[in-house]
Amino acid sequence: MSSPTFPAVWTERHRLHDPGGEVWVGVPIPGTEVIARGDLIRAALAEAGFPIVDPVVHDPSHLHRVHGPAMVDYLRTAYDNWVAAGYPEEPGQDRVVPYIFPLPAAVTDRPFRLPAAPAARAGVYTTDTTTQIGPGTYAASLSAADCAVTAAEMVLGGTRTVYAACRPPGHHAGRAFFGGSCYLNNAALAAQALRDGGLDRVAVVDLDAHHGNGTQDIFYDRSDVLYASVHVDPGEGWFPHFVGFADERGRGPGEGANLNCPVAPVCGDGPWLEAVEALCAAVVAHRAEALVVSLGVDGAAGDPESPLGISADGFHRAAEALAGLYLPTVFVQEGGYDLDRLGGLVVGTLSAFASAGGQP
Ligand code: SP5
Ligand code: ZN
Repeated sequence: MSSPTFPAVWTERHRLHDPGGEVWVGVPIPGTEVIARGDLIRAALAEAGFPIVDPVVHDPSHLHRVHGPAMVDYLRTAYDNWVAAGYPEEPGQDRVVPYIFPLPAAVTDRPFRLPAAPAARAGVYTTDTTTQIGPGTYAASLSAADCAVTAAEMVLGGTRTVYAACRPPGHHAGRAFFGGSCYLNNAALAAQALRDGGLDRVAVVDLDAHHGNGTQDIFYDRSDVLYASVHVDPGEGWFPHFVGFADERGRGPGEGANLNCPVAPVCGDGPWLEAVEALCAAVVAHRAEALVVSLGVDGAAGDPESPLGISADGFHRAAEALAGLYLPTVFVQEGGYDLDRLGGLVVGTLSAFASAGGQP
């Protein structure tokens, strides 16, 4: 007797994206968002018997539902322009990485002019130096977005739960910015696809260790999509540093449709699961008709990118709490960087959700 499963959308095209490490505090380091992540997740899914399907290829114009066209066009062309400008030979940098940023204090109230130099243009759309662009970054990002939107369309078609094995991740990509190893916001695209498919009220619950500043940005002014997140307190020195505080509650019509539950760095299961319960209560109060879960497992004990120390059992209990919402659900992969445990954490969490039912 095999355990309950549901379909997983995955594509080998994630391998086109090799970030080539990252520049962190000025130092080139190997980075943790590596190609092996996507393959380890697939192996664990297959091992547990999850049916694995290819994404449907969508026209890239769907990206404009959540992203500004200028940023999308930048991502599409940045690498080729970088190579054409000769940076790989001189100074010897084969990835697109910025060196200067148009801080609001330095440029507001002046007419904005897109800088001519590719190394300066790189600072217009990215928040940080860790999110490098290589030859296949845009193609892989498009395919990750296809995975998320395909999963949403399957749920609209009546499949109760679908997992999108997105790589690169997406929740740090906003309307007109990208960063934190993210380029296009897969979860936001899934939520938007559910809205466009006829559902009036959707909720995004974000379990990644970091605040999803991109998803918050995309839905901040909107009342139709709730964004609710538990994450390591940015006020304690953690990425994304500037955003993700509890007093960010949405704006205008979106007031009250944004919930941030920052938790202390060394948190453990107890306070984290209490926050997950608060997110679930917000989903109920929002009267959501469908759920998108930004499933990062970088909160797990031992992960190199967060101090939260959540156990595997903690993730399983979070999955059971989400299953108790009894909503059609799209899981979207975000972070998770402990390569020895990544596959088991992801598939264990999905399996816990499947076993808990997810339907009345
Ligand atoms: C999707 C996601 O989980 N993105 C998180 C990116 C967080 N990056 C923060 C800066 C990287 C610093 N990494 C250096 C680790 C040294 N121990
Ligand atoms: Zn993360």
